[in-house]
Amino acid sequence: MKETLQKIKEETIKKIQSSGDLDNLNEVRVAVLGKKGELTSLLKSMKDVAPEDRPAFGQLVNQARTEIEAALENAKKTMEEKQLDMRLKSEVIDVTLPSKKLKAGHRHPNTIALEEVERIFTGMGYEVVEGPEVERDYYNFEALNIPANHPAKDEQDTFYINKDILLRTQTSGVQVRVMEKQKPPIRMIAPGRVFRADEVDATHSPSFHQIEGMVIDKDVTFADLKGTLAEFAKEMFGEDTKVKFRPHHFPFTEPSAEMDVSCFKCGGKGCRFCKGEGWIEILGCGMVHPKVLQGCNIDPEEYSGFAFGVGLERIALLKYEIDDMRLLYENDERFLEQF
Ligand code: 2NM
Repeated sequence: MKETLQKIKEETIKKIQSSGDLDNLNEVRVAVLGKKGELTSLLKSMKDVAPEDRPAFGQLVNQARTEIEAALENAKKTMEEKQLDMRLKSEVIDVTLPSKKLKAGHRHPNTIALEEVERIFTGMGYEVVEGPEVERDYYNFEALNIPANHPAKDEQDTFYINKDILLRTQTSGVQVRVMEKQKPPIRMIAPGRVFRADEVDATHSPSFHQIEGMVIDKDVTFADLKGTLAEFAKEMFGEDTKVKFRPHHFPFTEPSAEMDVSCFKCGGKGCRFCKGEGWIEILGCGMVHPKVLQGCNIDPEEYSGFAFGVGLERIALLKYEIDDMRLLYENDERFLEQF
């Protein structure tokens, strides 16, 4: 028995020393001191020892147990220290390394131009209203007096989801929704993304942005339209900006016009920027067609209104003298940072 005890002790100490990690160490502990461990079994066989030898043998087993426990504790401590040491070494932070630069980003030229337009019109008492980009044919075309055979409705120009649903080609649907719900007076702008089936080039993109504006009230005339848009042009392009209206046609306004602003580079004398014209085309506008008002249950005998539509990218390109629209969509920081 004594020899067995000695052997268990020596072998256990050896196993502890070669265990290598905490998991193996625990296995050694269980194999010796656990419920079915070698030392525990040895204690259980006490009955085979002569009664007079039992106290001495018991003492020996306990002593062995104490020694083994001490060796286990020792080994555990060493391993834990080694582990901590390794972690500290691997997680070391070099405080002398240069820091990562956090870039705050930059507002997009479109956003800057939009915020400028919104500032000007909200300053004149207009509300900013948004609406769905996926729109019913009714709101995009029919309610705006655009007949079924109009070229704008062709699949060459418009992205259709199905016969009745499409990607809006203008934000006018938003104005129609407001007219249906709200009694005049109405003063609003409707900015947002619109879609047309165009090929990408320096001045076209299948997805771009528009800002449409509309005023409906009693006694609104073309003079109100001219005064409002002349003021907008001054605030947007400078105090000396002049405006010029040329007759045009839109199905949803009558009369309709296009507005030019005097070139803010040369003041109207003619330069490379305005291609020698002295004028730059900026927006479409007109008096809201009586049929459009009627369709929204607004009596054209009682109320009248004007409306206009301007391309956001066009404004941004002009204002920042960018000559290719594609630059606005490439998200090259070196480009965007300049505005
Ligand atoms: C334009 C040009 C002229 C316009 C008309 C309306 C509405 F809903 F009142 F009929 N909204 N926007 C309009 C008028 C848009 O874009 C070049």
